[in-house]
Amino acid sequence: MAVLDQLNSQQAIDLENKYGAHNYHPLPVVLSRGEGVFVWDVEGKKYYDFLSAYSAVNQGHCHPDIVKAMTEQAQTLTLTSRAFYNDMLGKYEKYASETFNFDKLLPMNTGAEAVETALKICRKWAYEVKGIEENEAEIIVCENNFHGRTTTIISFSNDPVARKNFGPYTNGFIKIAYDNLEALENTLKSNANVAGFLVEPIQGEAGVYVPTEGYLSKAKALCEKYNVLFIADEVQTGIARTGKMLAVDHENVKPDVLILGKALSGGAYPVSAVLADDAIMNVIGPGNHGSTFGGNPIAAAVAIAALEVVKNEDLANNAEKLGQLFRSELSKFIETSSIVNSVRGKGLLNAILINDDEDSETAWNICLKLRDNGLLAKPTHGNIIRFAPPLVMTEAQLLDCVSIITKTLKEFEV
Ligand code: IF1
Repeated sequence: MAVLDQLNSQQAIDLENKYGAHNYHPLPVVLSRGEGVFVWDVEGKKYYDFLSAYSAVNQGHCHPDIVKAMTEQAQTLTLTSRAFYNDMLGKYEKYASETFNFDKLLPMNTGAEAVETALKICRKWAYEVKGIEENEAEIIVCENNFHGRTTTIISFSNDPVARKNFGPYTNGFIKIAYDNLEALENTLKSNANVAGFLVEPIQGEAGVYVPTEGYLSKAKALCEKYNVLFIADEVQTGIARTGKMLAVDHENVKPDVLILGKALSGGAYPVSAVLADDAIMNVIGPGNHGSTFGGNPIAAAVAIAALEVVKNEDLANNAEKLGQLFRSELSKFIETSSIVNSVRGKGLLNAILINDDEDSETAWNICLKLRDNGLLAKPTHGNIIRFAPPLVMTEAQLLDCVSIITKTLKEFEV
C-alpha cells in the first residue's frame, strides 16, 4: 500500500490505532473533506459539523479567503524565524492589536503556548512592576478550568485524567470556585503575592458553564482594586463564538492580558496570540520568550484573513441570532423531554445536559446516532453534549440541525 493510497473508514481507523498514540477516543467517523458547515467522510457521507474542531473553525471549513491567503503566502515565504524581520508580521500585529484595542501582540502557535506566555508575562510583571518578591508570585485560577495540556497548565487542573502521573507539578497557583466573587475577593484580601487571575469567560470543556451576569466585570474591578492582572483565556470563547468578538465584550470588560487561539486562524493553521498594553507587555525583552514558528508569515497572512472574514461576514451577530434560536428551539423540546434536562450557552457555544449519570454511555450513544443522522458532535464530560457549529451557518441550516438533534433525542426518550 503506497502511503497516499485511498483508504476506507475502517482502514484509516486501523492505521491510527496501530501507528498513533492513543491520546484520544474519537467518534468513529473518518473525515476527508470540509466546506463551510459541512464535512464528508471517506465514503462520501455528508455531515453538519457541530463541533467546529472545538471552536477553531468558526469561519467554516476551508473558507476561500483564508485558503487563498494561506496558499499565496505559502508560495512566497513560509518561515524566517524571528532572527530576522518579515514583511507580514508587523501588519498582522498592527491589525490584531487595533482589532482588540491593545498596544501590542506576542505571536505564538497553540493555545497552550499562549496561556504559558500569558503566565510568564504575568509573573515577570509581578516581580518587575508590582514588586512581589521573586519566585513568590501566585496566580488565581478556577476549579474545573481548561487552559491546555502543558505540565504547568495541568499542574493547576483538577481533571485527574489530564493531571495524574504527570508530576512533579508547577507551584504558584491558587484554585477558587468559578463564578464566585466572594472566593476571589477573599483570596485577594488574604494574599499579597497574587499577580494575576486567569479565567475562561465561559468554561468550555467543563461543560459550557456561563457565569452569572456581572461576574466578569466585578472580577475585573476586584483585580483593579488589588492591582492584579485580569487574564482572559478566549481561546475557545473568542473570535465571535459567543455572539460578540470576545466573550468579555458582553460585559464591556477589557482584560489586562488577552489570550487568543483556535479561530484566530479559522482552523487553517496553528495561530495563537497574547495581547496587552505596553505597561504590561514591555516587561518582555529580547531573549525572554519566543518560538520558532511564532509570528511566521503564513500565520500572519492567515490570521489577517480569518479576522477579516469575521468582520466582513458579521459572524458575531449571526452567532448571537442563531444561538438564541437554537436555545429557544431546544428549550421547547426540553419542556416535554425525559432525556434532556437543560440547554445552556451563549451565541453558538451551547451544550445540553443529558438526563443520565455522568459515567453513562447515553451521551456517547446519542452522538453515535447523531452521526448516523448526519450531524457530528461529541460529549464533553459524560452527560453533557457540546454544540458548536461554524458561525457561517444560515438560519435554514440551523433549523435543519435542530430537527436532526430533536429527532435523534426522541429515539432515546425513556
Ligand atoms: C484537547 C475544548 C478541551 C481551550 C482553552 C486553551 C486551550 C484550549 C479555553 C489550549 C483547548 C481544546 C484542546 C483539545 C480539546 C479542546 C478542548 F474545551 F475546546 F473542548 F480540551 F478542553 N484554552 N481546547 O479550550 O489550546 O493548545 O489546544 O491550541 O486538548 O483535547 P491548544
